Amino acid sequence: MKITDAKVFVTSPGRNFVTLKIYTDQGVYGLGDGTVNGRELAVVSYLEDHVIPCLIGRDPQQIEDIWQYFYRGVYWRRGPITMAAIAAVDMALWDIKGKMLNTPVYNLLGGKSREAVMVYGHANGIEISETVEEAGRYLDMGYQAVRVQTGVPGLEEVYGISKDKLFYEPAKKGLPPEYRWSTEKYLAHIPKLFQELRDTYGSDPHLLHDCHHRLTPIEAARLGKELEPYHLFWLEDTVPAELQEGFRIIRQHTTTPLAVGEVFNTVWDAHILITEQLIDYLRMAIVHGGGLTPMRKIAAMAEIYHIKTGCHGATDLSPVTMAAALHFDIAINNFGIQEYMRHTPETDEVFPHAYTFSKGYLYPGDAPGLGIDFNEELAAKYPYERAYLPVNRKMDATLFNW
Ligand code: EZ4
Ligand code: CO
Repeated sequence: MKITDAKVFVTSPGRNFVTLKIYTDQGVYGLGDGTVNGRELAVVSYLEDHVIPCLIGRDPQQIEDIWQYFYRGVYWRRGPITMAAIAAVDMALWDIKGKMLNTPVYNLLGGKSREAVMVYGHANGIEISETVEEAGRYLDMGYQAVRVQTGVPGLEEVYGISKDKLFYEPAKKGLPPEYRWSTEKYLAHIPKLFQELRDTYGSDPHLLHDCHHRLTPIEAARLGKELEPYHLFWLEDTVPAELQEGFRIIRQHTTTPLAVGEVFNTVWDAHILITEQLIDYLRMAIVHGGGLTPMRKIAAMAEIYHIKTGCHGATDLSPVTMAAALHFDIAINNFGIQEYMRHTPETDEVFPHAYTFSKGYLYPGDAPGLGIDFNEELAAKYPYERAYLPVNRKMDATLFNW
C-alpha cells in the first residue's frame, strides 16, 4: 500500500483550522488536524514544504515508523509547529488503518475501556450570579462536570468570559488585542464563586477552573488551599509549566487536584510532573502532543504514576482532533475527563462526524477509522482570516502571560 498524495486545507468556518488529507493507492483517504491557534499558516508551510514531499510513496500502514521518521529523523525535534504537523500525519494514518480494517480506531487502541466519555462544558459570566446560572444550564443538559470562569471586578476583560455561551472563540480577528490583568483582584474574587456554586448546587457536580497560567507557584498554592473546601475536580494551568519543578511548591501546600499541559508538545514537557506525581491530570491534546502514537505512550507512563488524562478540547482544536481524542479517551484505562467546548454549526457542517453528545457524555461512534469527514466545497467558502489570541499586560503595562 502506498501514499499517493497529501493536501493541506485551511478553512475558517468561525475560526481557522488546518486539515491534512492523505490519499492512498487503495482509494482510502485519512484526515488529520494540524491547527495551532494564531500560527496556522506556519503548520501549512511545514507540511507542504517539508513533510508531504517525504511522505508520498511511503506505506501508510507503518504508522510507528513514519512517526519516528518525522520526529527522530528530522534532527530538529519538538516544538508546537513540528508536533502539530506530525500529529496531522499520525491522525490521518490511524484513520486510514481503521478504514482499511473496517473498524473504529478505538478497536485498534485496545477496544473500549468504558461506555462513554465524560465531558465538561464551559460556563462563564461577568458576574458571579450569571456564572452560577450558566453552570445550572449545563447541569440541566445532563453535564456531570462544568468549568466555571467569572469576570473580576476592576478588570475589563478576563480570559474565558464571553457573550457567547455554548461555544465561544478565544482568538480575535485581526491583530492581537491587549488586556490588563491583576492577580491580586483575581485571587480575592475567585473563592466567592465556588462558595456560591456549592451553596446553589450542592456537592455533586464536578467543578473545574482554569487559571490560564496567571499565577506563581506560591500564589497557586494559596488559591488551591482556599478552594479546598469546595472540592474542585481540578484547578488548571495555575502557572506556566516551563519550570516543571515549580509544581513541587504548589503540591506541598494543597490537596486541590492539579491539571496542566494544553500547550505541551512532548513527554519532555511533563516527565518531572509525571514521575514526581506533581499533577493529577495531563491536558495534552492529540494535535499538539504529536498524535495518537506518542499520546498512547505518554498516557501509559502517566498511568503508572496515578495521573489521568484530561485532553484539551477548546474550539481551536478541530473536530478531527475531537474525534481522535474520543477514540483515545474511550480506549485507555486512565482517562479522566474530556473538555468539550462545542464547535459552531458552520464548523460541524464542514466536518461531518460520527461522534455524538448525550447527557454529559460524548460517544465516538462506530464508523470505521476516526469517523470524521471533510466537506471541501463548503470549506472553500470560508477562507483563512487572520486572528490571534489576546496579549496580556499587568495593570502597569508589564507584558504578562496569556
Ligand atoms: O485558551 O484553546 O482550557 N482551555 C483553554 C483554551 C485556550 C485556547 C488557546 O488556543 O484554556 O480556551
Ligand atoms: Co485551559
